[in-house]
Amino acid sequence: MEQNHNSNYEASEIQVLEGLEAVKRRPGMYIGSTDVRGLHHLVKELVDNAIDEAIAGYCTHVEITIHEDSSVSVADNGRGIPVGMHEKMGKSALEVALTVLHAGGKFGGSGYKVSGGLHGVGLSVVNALSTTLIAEVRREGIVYRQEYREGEPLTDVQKVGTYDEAMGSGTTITFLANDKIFDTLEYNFDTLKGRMRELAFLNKGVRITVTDKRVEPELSRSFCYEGGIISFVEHLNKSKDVLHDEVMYFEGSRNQPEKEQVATVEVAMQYNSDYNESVFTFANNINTGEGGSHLVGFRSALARSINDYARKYKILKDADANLSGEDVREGLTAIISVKLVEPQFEGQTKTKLGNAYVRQLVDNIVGEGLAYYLEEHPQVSRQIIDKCLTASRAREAARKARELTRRKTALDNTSLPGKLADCNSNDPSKCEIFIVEGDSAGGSAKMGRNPEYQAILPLRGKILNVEKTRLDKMLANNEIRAMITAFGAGIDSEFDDSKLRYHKIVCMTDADVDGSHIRILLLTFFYRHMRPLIEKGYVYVAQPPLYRITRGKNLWYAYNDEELEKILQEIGREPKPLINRYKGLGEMNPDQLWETTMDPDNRIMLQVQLDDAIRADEIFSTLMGDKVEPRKEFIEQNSKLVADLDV
Ligand code: 0RA
Repeated sequence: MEQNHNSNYEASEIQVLEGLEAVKRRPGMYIGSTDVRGLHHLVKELVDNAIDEAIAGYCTHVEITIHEDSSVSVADNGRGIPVGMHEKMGKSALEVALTVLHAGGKFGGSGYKVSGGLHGVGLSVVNALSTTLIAEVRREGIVYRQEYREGEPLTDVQKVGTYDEAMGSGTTITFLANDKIFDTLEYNFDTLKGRMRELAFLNKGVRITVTDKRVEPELSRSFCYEGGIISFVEHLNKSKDVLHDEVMYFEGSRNQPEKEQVATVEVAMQYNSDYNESVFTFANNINTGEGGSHLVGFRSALARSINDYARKYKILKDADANLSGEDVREGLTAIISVKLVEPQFEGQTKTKLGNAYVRQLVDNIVGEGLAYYLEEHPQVSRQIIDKCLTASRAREAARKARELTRRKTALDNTSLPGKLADCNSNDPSKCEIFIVEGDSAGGSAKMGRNPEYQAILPLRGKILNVEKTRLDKMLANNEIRAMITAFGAGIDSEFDDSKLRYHKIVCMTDADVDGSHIRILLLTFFYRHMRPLIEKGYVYVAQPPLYRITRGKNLWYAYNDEELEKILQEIGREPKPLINRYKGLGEMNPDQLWETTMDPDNRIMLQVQLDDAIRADEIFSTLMGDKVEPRKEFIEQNSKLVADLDV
């Protein structure tokens, strides 16, 4: 390998020159997309480098600043990127880091080291996609600087001054993303803030500060958690009733470089009285949403340790079946964070950890740690196992109930819910189902729809808060059952979207407080029990108009107050237009409902997206949980988001 690399040096340099051009030509390959997500990805690349320096033990503070002109600085107090001559390349190491495209980066090959090695992966990608970039390095008492335009250096690295020891060494990269490449340069402070808080949780003791100078007065948030992922679990459980005060914490490592097995493992977990599982996994600070070997190891150790303990102390009798994986995870909040030298990311979205040895490593560390913890805390153990047993009984009851439904389904095909007005088409990709609040709106929708491909399912009154309801009770609820049967794809681990009967599931509720509450309850149910429905983009929210404006024979609809104002300005207020404010969908006649809300040629529908499962978990458990304080606090702090959700 090494030899090959050396002998091909000239060739590889030519590749390199092509490299940055390749990034400009196909940015999506390197940063995913050129929308706002890709824009945020640039910041992430730089912060990851600084965090690497922190993991290596040389950096304690990372500062992200969004400037007024939409440029962004990422500053760290690490050792400073080396500025000395890079022998092979014939230019400074800093310039190499900024202009040499490292093999693939995240969307291609590996190229990610836990610590030590040359970080700076991603620097060149950011440079290639920036109009201007300034690198400033403080090293050995001297301040170095180099400036770039569209990836090309303006000068060599220059000495521009000195700094005193109190200031310390470090690196600051300031870049202005290229607006010819990106759709937008509008960073979202909350998105960055959320990601930085997560990084602070995952890297204990590192202070991460985000400042937004685009607004007056500037916004600034700083995160630093000495507790690391213990604090993360406390944070996730803050609106829940916990079963034990202390978060359990297990850690360990493997160091066998000859087998390429170098990894550290940290696990923090705490049970709460809810019914959902909130287990999140990370590999090298990357959220592994598709799980992988670390999650498999964790689950196996958890089930084994709890069953062993329950048997040893005769809480489970010889005749009893083992508690299932789902039983022992009910109401569990956990963070699993592994850091390893050569992570392999697999799966559809490259967020599944592949390295097989990690499974046994996590299994050992959690198995040993948990067995010890259970022995030391008999009261807590008793409580956890009681909860698991209740979960197990509920699951058994639910299974019987489901089997009954299934048998019915098999015997006759009239088993679709009675209230459902189904569509004629059998092609799921063309079919839509509107979940409508109340019978009167349901009536209008049934008359107004296009029955060829639009189905209507009216729900009566408030639907169940599944956040607070155990599976068996949930399955006894008529509205929930109607949805499960109508959709046809099952729930939970049995959910199978290839059986889904409609590829658009549309929540159509009133534009008032009750309507938005029902919408949140529906989304909570989908999120907790049919998550792929949301992940794969099948769920939509209909947008009925708020106002109807008529003047003579002319007719306008306004979907919010701003639009009303605009229309009134356009048509003038003088001839006195007639303004109706709709109080609910039921007030619309079938034609109006079709025209404004259901007709694919005219309607506005919002697709429900799930970018951040952790954030979604937080939102659902805060809004639907039973603690009032966190909910109040959340609504105060997120008034804009809540306005969007219309709660
Ligand atoms: C390689 C070697 C050394 C520092 C770094 C990389 C480094 C990279 C980045 C990227 C952002 N911030 C950074 N800070 C440090 C140091 C080698 C030495 O001093 O001996």
